[in-house]
Amino acid sequence: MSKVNKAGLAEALTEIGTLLELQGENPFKIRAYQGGARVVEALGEEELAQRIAAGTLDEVKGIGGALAQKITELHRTGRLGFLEQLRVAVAPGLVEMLAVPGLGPKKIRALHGALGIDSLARLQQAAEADTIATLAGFGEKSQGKILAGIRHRVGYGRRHRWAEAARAAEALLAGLRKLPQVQQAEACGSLRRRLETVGDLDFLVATEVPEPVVEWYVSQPSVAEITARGTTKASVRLEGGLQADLRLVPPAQFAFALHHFTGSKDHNIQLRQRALAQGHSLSEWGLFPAEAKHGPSGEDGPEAGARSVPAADETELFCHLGLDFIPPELREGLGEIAAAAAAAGTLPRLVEVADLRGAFHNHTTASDGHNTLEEMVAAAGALGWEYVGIADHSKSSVQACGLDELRLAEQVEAIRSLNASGRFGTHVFAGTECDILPDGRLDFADDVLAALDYVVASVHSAFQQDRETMTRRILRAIEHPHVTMLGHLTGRLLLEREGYAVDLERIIDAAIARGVVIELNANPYRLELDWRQWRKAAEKGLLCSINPDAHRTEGLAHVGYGVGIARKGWLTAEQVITTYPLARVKKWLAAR
Ligand code: DGT
Ligand code: CA
Ligand code: CA
Ligand code: ZN
Repeated sequence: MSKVNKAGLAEALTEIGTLLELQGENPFKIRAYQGGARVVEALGEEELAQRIAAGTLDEVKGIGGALAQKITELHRTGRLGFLEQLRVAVAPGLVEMLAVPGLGPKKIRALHGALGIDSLARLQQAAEADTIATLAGFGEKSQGKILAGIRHRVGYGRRHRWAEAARAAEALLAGLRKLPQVQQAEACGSLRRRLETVGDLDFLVATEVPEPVVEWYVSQPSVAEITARGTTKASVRLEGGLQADLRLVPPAQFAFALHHFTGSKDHNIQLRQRALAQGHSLSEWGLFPAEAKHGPSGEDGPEAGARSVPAADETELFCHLGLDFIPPELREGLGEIAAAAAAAGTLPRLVEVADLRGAFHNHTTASDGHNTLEEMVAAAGALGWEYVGIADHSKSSVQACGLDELRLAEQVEAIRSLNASGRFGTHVFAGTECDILPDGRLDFADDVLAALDYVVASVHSAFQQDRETMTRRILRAIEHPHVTMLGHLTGRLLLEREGYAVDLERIIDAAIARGVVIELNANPYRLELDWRQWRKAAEKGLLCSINPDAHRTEGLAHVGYGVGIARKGWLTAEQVITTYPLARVKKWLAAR
């Protein structure tokens, strides 16, 4: 028995050719290995083994003595010393770069030789700094391709922020719904559950004629690669690396499949247990009497003759199991089924975007925003908001062009006269996003803060403080009489930066005790406090402010992302102060 088969031998020869090319070896030698790989592939598996055994491999055209000897060594021992040495000799970063579409060994050598690029990270830096475009044989266009290629590569195999996944899903979903064969279409999975990051997209379509729908799906311009294709399902890789599954079911099955592919897995398992306890078997195919046999694990579906209880939609499905409709955001297996049992009736009426009447954490051109005060207020009015809070950075946030006392006073003045002018129907609250300094003091003196309507207190420096120091720092800010709310509490950036270490429970308890609000920062990179914290915290009495942290007018609409997270955190409108009408907010601020 050989240790390495024909395909493995050819692959090894190709790899040798590539590594030699990365090393800048003599082209004849490189071609000998590349050609040898093709010759080996063309040989019969049996002939190859016989010739190796008989020592006549070097008689084959295109395989010289050196190649024959290496093939024999690898075939007999499963190892090849020459290849192992080569792998060590060539920088791993150069090999990694081969995965970037459009980059072959020749171009990688050129980049290495001219610019010293020896890793993906340096390649990206150089492309972003525009230095590759100037290199002979590259140009603007290939630089752009390299950059896109790196981003795709990085996108593969990782999760994606909800907002980006939603954007990718939106166009495909709209297209699916327009097809004449499609009766219903939905994006399920973590996207529908509003998880802050999404692994892949899961589209579900109700149709009697799946083939043309599959055909349409795999031929969309945003599809970079078709990874699987059948008659009732397909999987593709979109530009940017996001994987997107499509499943097609007959209309009668849609509600069950929708529920199943929305998940979560934990929720599904718990609901299936409840169905079983009631003498039913629940699956993506339907709800059957428990004794009816049907495929338990996937492919075959229900046994012919087994008939599901009908359900026109998920509400009916839940109703069959004695449950109120459970919003997708709550389906994480964290007690939602018990709460939906009709007798309990304890599912909350979750907050909705339509409940929002304003927001407090927004920036203008006075600090690092891109729109003026007037533009931000007009945009808030266009969203139908009764009020908008302006909270530009404070003086210590130099990089964000933070306001000093004088500029803050001017801004407050401008806000007061804007309100007095009656130009906008939206009331403007004058605030600040005040730095919490490393020792827990605030960036402005008490008399400066007292002149404002409210204060958002945030950490923007010394992130590396240890947990106890950071906790005390924030606790000190909570104790400050002028602090209204805490901004982006842990400073996390989803998929980029972990939040700093901090004792959340102590901070939440202190905030509740002092009547300090904690922001739900709706910026799609932040989305914190995390939804896993909100339910318990709000039950204990913590109030939430859904804030977009907008740096431009379009950013105000980010509150929608925040609402998704608030719903995952079981929050009702009453627990979110930005749903309160203007008069109530004014009264609440005045009472503080
Ligand atoms: P993701 O894509 O990692 O962000 O998370 P999901 O929740 O979208 O997971 P995905 O795409 O693997 O599967 C979609 C849904 O299909 C999942 O939420 C529940 C259902 N599902 C998948 N695998 C299983 C399973 O093994 N058991 C059960 N009960 N449900 C499953
Ligand atoms: Ca998914
Ligand atoms: Ca999936
Ligand atoms: Zn901030």
